[in-house]
Amino acid sequence: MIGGLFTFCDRTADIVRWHKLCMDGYNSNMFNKKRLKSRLPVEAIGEPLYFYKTVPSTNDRAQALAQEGAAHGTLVVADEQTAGRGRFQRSWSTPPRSALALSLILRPEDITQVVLARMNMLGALAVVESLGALGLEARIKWPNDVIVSDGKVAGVLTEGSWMGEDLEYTVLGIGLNVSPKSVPDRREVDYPAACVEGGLEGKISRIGLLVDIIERIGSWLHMLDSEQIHSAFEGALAFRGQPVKISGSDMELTGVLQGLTHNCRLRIALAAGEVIILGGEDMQIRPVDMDRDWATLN
Ligand code: BT5
Repeated sequence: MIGGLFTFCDRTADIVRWHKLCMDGYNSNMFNKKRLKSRLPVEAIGEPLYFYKTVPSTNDRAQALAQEGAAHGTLVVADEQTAGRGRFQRSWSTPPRSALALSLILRPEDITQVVLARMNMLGALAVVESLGALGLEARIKWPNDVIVSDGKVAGVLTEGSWMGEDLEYTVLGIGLNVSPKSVPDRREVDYPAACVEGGLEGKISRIGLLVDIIERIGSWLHMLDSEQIHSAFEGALAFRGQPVKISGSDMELTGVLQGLTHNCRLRIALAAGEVIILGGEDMQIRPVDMDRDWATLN
């Protein structure tokens, strides 16, 4: 009887230990307001925090909050978006328990045209740096995508509201595919899509990644008009030095991507040697040889 009791106790201890291990693994990926709030604010961003299980679009929610006067640094996060938006009203998918969808309300002082033009790339740069810190090489596909060797992992959507000549606020929205479940079907996207975990081993903590991205945005934010951030943008630019095809609503041309101007337009060298500046409208950029250049990113 006593022997039986010991065996029972040993098994119970094993079960408790196993249960704890499972819960630790589960918790490390648990994505909820309490856990996120305990890690914020960073660099004066993330307070107040609005956390939703499901929301149509974090950018729409952030815009509504900004119009009600929400402060600089307000952060809106959702586990799932049902009407996520890309640029020019394209859609952005964010299925539950698999991705990051966040929008920041920013009210920077001394906003200039250069600072505003760089805001969008700031989001992409922060994601590139965070993925790099995890050991995943990523690049900015101009003007607002983040790509890894398998395809697009993130998109950035920056929106602003003007009061006459003055910028009232900007909303910087980022969507990032984390687990394979977040990757849309190839038929649903105009560019191959990928996710962070696809390029790494093991599970990635969405909260850890989100906090790291915000921290990087916060630390670059004060340097938006610096030469340093311009170099960082160019250093992270995909297809730099490569032949690319650029298409817009009424144009298509091929040239070598040289880099960026100070307000984040493209410098393209044409075959005749002339360098032109492009940007400011809905344009797509592709490596000329998608198969050959894809794996190297640069
Ligand atoms: C973007 O637009 O890439 C910007 C996406 C910004 C999304 C964030 S999520 C948080 C915040 N709240 C929002 O409502 N939006 C922001 P664009 O460059 O226009 O690319 C849109 C295109 O990307 C679509 O037409 C699809 O082809 C493709 N796409 C949609 N969902 C995708 C996903 N999860 N992964 C990769 N590609 C996707």
